[in-house]
Amino acid sequence: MPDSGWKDFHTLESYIAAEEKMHPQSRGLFSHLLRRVGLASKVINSKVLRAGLNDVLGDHGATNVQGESQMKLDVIANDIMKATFRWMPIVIGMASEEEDELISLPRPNTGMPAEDHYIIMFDPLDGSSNIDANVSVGTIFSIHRALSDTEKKETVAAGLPDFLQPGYKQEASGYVIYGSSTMFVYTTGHGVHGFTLDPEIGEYILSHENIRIPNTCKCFSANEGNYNKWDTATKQYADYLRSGKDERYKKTTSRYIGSLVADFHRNLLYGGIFLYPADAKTGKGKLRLLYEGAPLAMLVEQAGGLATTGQKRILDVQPTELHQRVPLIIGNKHEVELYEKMVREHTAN
Ligand code: AHM
Ligand code: MG
Repeated sequence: MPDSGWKDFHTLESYIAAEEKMHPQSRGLFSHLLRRVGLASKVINSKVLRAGLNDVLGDHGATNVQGESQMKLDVIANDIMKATFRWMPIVIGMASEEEDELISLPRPNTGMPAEDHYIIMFDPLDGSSNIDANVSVGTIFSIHRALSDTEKKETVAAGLPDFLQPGYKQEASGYVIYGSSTMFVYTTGHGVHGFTLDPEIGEYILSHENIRIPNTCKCFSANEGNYNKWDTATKQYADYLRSGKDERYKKTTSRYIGSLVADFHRNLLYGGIFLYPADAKTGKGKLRLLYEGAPLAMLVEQAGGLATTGQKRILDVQPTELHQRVPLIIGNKHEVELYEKMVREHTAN
């Protein structure tokens, strides 16, 4: 037989199913949820691809009754995410960077154990302020098992404690990057796997199995326009990397897109450090713990890296509010540990 050139390949669906087989106790509920994230991202992708055309043509050539073509894409992406999970019986709550309040989804109590219910949190379109300039944007998601006690209640619904769980308890996290190609990258705690969307067949195909962050600091990513607002330890850290004193940073290059998923994705593949530290005056970071920090921290740790606030591992931070902001220093283990060391030394002096 002549060789057609086709090799074995995995789609996102088949890979999730194969991962699930390794856990015989699994009943497939969680895998279904993960596949739905893939579905939502394809719908968002179709909107992102038309981003520049909506103003010219309207949505599908005309403005629809909801006036959707005038809507900002992050609002549309948020609606797509909500519509995707709203009717899944196992999802009892959602929280979004775009929504002030959590969304509780009461379900009849079918006697399913509490751990068969999930909550999902997401940043539907991170970096959306860049979209008019055709810069890559992304969707970030985080999935937790629900805590709610279902005993003797007629309905099951998520409450605030279900959402305020530390990141180390995440069941899964991931992101989708809408870039020169669209990629879905996720972890369930068994490595980080990346899938590239084949636009011709509309399927995510496994392209990056078991991603490990290279142990070289190729990229330094921070908004250096904020330098004067950084605390002394962060300034010293940035100065040290640039100083030429350390052989490890001789080839380090400054790269900052200003779109977290894109900066994170590049650093994950090439090695590097991303910093969005606290503003020295307010003491607060910009990025959100639950929709950005914790999910990316789970991914980076699964890829061999680390994420910190400077004082604490991001995955150990106990959230106290839904939209909590954190300083985020994330990337190679070596660089994150060096940052923490400099913060410690500075605090001791
Ligand atoms: P957003 O969630 O409102 O899109 O803001 C988050 C974005 C990140 O994608 C990015 O890392 C950061 O804001 C960039 O901020 P700055 O413009 O201050 O450098
Ligand atoms: Mg965001």
